[in-house]
Amino acid sequence: MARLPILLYPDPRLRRKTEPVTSFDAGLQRLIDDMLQTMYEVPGIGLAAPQVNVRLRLLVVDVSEQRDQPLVLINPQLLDRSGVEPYEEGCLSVPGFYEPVQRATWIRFRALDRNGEPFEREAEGLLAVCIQHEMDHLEGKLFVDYLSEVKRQRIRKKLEKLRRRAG
Ligand code: GNR
Ligand code: NI
Repeated sequence: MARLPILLYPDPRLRRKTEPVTSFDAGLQRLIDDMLQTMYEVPGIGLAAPQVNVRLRLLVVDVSEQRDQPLVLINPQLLDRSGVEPYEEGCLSVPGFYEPVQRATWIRFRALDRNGEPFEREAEGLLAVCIQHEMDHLEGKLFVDYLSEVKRQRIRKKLEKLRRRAG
């Protein structure tokens, strides 16, 4: 397994269109394992394929305390949602910034598992927030898109400055 580099906002590759997964081969299994390892090592509670420069509709999450309940969602679809509440969000592609975002408090979704088997599930609380955040990544959308233009610019400027310093 390998830890993958994570693209940082405002990298335009985070905005690209993603394609459905059609092949559940060894390459996909390795990518999933690498994404899980990356999420656990960083650490984060979720990771979407575009963040590691892969244009596929694939994401991993684990919001458990023990970090032992990995969820793999492939070609996910939102079936239903209800309730709206702000939640203080961060993103591994926008390191160091946390801002409230309005999200559904309950969702029902369908996805394929890592073997290509379809499943349906409900989620609430942090898991629901995280899955909505990761599904946004598949559309090239980031949590900063929900903020005011002023806040977004401020974050972008700071991250560009950091990157220039890091070389
Ligand atoms: O690690 C993460 N924490 C987090 C906290 C609140 C709301 C969403 C998230 S997702 C984020 C990992 C990430 O950037 N996934 O794309
Ligand atoms: Ni993110």
